[in-house]
Amino acid sequence: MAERKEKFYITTPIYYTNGLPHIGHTYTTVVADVLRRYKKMRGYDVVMTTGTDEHGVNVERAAKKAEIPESEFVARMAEAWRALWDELGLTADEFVRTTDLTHVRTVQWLFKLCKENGYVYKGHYTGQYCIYDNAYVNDAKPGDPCPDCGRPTETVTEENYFFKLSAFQKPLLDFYKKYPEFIQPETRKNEIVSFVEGGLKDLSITRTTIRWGIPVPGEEPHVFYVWFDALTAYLSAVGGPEYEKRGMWPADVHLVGKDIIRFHTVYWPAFLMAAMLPLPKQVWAHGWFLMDAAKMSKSKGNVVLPRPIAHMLGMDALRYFLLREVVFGQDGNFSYDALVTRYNSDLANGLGNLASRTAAMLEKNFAGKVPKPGTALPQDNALAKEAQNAIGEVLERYDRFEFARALEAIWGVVAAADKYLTTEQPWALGNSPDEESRKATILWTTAELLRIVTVLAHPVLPESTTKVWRLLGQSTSIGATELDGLRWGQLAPGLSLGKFQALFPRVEKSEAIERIEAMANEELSPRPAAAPTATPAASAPVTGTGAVPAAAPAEKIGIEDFTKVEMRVGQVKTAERIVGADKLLKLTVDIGTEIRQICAGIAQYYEPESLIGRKVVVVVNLAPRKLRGVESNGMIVAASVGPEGRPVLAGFHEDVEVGARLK
Ligand code: ME8
Repeated sequence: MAERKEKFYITTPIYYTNGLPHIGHTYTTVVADVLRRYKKMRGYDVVMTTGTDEHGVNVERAAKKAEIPESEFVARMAEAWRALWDELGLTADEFVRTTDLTHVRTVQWLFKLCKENGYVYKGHYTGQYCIYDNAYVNDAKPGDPCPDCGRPTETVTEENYFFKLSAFQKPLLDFYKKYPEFIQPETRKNEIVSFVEGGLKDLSITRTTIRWGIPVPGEEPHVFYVWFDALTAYLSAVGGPEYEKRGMWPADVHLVGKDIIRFHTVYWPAFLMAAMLPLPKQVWAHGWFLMDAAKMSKSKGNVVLPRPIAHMLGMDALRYFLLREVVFGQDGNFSYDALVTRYNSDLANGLGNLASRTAAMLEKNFAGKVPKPGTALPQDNALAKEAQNAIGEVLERYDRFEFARALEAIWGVVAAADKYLTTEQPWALGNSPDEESRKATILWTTAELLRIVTVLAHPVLPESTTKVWRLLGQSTSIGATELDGLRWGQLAPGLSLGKFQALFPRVEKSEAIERIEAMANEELSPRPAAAPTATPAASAPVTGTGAVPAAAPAEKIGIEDFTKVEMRVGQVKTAERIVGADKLLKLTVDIGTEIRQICAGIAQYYEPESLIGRKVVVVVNLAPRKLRGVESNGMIVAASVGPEGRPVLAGFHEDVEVGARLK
């Protein structure tokens, strides 16, 4: 009987359904996907899970606002998350929803085990409660207002089940000591150890004031409260109470952001200890991607969406950037400028250029076949050695989750190949047998190096490396290549090259950024859908607004929808170009009650000076947004004329008062 492969179980957090994925969620999910591919190539039987966290007051409220039942709200949101991950090629083996029946059963079972073992008791929870929003306000003191509605909170006491977290201080500290790799990176471990050393309070794990949650069996109206429910999803995803059958639990690594490390390294192991279940092997907490030095959030309007980037540059480019730009574990700033710069330098000019040069030279000199190398010279051997050494180094870096350094090592080899070609100049060699043989050696060496680089980069760049793999005439699946068997010298002469497919076409930076931003703006504030046909929830547009995806877009809007858009007459006070943004003008516009700064995409059609004093139509109640880093607070209305969509500003033939509302 074949020996069972060693298993490896990776999880991402299960994400809240009150919004849709931005670049932060994408980051964790990309890392999980990279690890999944990498571990498979190391011969593991891998399972990766992601999913959605669907209970709680926020969902209750959002569903009420959308005037649909909670179950329908979360079903649509979960489908939208799943569809977006699929579109981005981030397909997990299991997608767990906290409303799944297996999950419900698992949470109830875990609770029963904890209770039977004496770690659960009934007590009273007292907190500040907003009776208008039906929710506790965490950390509020008596007299504090509700942060959502501003009305005073009331002190409320309710009966809850408590988990005896205090009993786990010593067991947790012993556990961290015994398994020093459990919390990663090291800095986070120190934080957690001192937190636990400071003492642990028992934890309220049920609520009677929330309706939308998993019921505590026989104890209605008690429902489980956030973390007891959410964390258990990791176990539900691989079999729940029957986890032994699937053989995947315990998780080998929980990937999380640093915001939720405490729940994963204190609560979760304590729940599992109480239930006497196996503990996860590692929790890896990465840093945050920041935008303008702040954590992204929808309310701040600084979220970066993955889809426009994937559309413009390809998903591989986004994956590469996320892993190469920031040391895994630390915070990093996201900027479109840095993204496009890396795309052009490392991908278009680096790997893409090496592949296209190699293909062109093999086509021209060897009729598109891998040549048989002649005698290797010292410089060929030196390059071979560099590539061979890189294999070991890159695997070690991946194993330690040092993704940026793994990529750096791979790109070091790409640079060495560029230098080698520049020095060896195969294109300058003639047709004598010696020169032909030398050419064959140089080009075989380059192609072999490209093969090694391609395999090593595959976990991060799955799409483009698959293209290079085919180009190199390989008939196997690159994802099934065993990294442990990868050696210099395995490229067989005589193989016919596949068709060359462009990998990373160079882009013009400002144009690429403008296009990404335009797509992102469209996604954040989608225009009303014109299509009258009913759209199933699965293919409903995914918006970044957190709005529930529509089940069937309405054909016509009512007057109340129209009146939501506030348009006023404005007068342009100043107008200037924006450096690095060819299409945008920065305007200041008097709208009667105030002067607003507004960016308009009209720079190619209007001279800034010609606009001063002109009366325009302004949408004044749009949420502010940033265009090329410049805040835009409103929108100037223009007709879009002709096939290229030339903007023509809306205006008036009669004199109109600044600030007048359009109805
Ligand atoms: O916390 N940079 O869900 P969530 C990097 N449902 N990563 C980021 C990020 C950013 N700016 N923003 C979000 C929850 N993330 C719970 C989890 S698990 C049992 C329950 C990533 O939708 C990061 O992984 O708020 C972070 O931990 C997670 O998204 C939070 O997702």
